[in-house]
Amino acid sequence: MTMEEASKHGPLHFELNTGAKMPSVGLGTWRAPAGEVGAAVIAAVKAGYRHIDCARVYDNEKEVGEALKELFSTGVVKRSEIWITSKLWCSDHLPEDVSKALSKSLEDLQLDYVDLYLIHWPFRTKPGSTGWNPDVFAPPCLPETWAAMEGLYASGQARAIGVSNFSTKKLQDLLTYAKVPPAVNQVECHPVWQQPALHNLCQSTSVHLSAYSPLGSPGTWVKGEILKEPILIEIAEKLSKSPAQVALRWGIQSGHSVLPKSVNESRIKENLNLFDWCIPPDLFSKFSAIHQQRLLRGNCAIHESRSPYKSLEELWDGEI
Ligand code: NDP
Ligand code: 1BO
Repeated sequence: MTMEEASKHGPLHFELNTGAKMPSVGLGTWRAPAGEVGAAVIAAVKAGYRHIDCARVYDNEKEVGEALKELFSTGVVKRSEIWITSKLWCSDHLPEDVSKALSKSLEDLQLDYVDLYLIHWPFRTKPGSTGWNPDVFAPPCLPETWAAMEGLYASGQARAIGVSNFSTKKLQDLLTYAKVPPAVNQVECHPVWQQPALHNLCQSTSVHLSAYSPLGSPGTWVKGEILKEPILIEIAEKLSKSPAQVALRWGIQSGHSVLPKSVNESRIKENLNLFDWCIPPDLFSKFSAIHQQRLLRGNCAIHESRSPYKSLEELWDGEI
């Protein structure tokens, strides 16, 4: 199948408000174990992926960087042909730490720029801390953090900047003070958590919604069982596709890039096999009947007195 034929059922890319084209399927790397993540990146790029979703806190950017170096040096792909996202962890929100954090990611990834750099979560923890617990929460400084992100965009070290885990309200607030509007909001999104309000805001403000945990993180502590959702299974059977492929295709047809994680070569290939078919309108309409449930709730970010967010209602501004 040529790229032109494939894109009939595309899109293969989403155009961001910067004009950049972000490939619509990216390989997720959260909890991709050491010793496996590098091979997964190589298998994915050889299978046709051109987008890898990374983060400093995933503690595997060094191995991703080694894999990228091998892919570049063996001519499998050029730097300009691949999209790399990384994320600013909560402990690096102080403006003076933002550039240092990106430099560390760039050093580990062995790159001189990322295509997209995101504020990972909308709250701050103490510099140098790891994890989330009541002892590490620190007063928020999002406008100052965003201004430092704008500096990275101006420097060219981050060719696009954005946010992650921002509710509709938090994204609206950011848009009131951002000089450079966010290009992307990366959030949980799949058939069991469709995020219609956020989707509509993103569409109307030209912020691209990128879908994390698009398979619901099956087999992890998140315990997402979306691949067992009867409506998804029914549609998959009708289309002779796997439930995972239907969940991913739903995301792309909804206008979202999708970031499935896998370290298994056959599932990596399965998760990219999305472009020579589509979900027809009569089946697409069935997704509206699926019971909705946020899976990654962020409970660890909540504390009655010591977190800026005293409840899940506050963290997600009611979108829970
Ligand atoms: P996913 O929804 O991508 O699910 C990953 C799990 O599904 C893994 O256990 C994987 O196992 C399994 N899997 C992969 N493909 C298939 C398939 N075709 N059929 C059945 N099982 C499959 O979960 P994640 O939570 O990892 O989300 C994806 C990515 O999104 C992350 O890796 C990360 O990059 C990003 N993310 C960002 C967040 C943020 O806060 N910004 C939060 C969460 C995720 P196996 O590896 O064995 O194939
Ligand atoms: C706490 C990290 C979530 C995955 O991005």
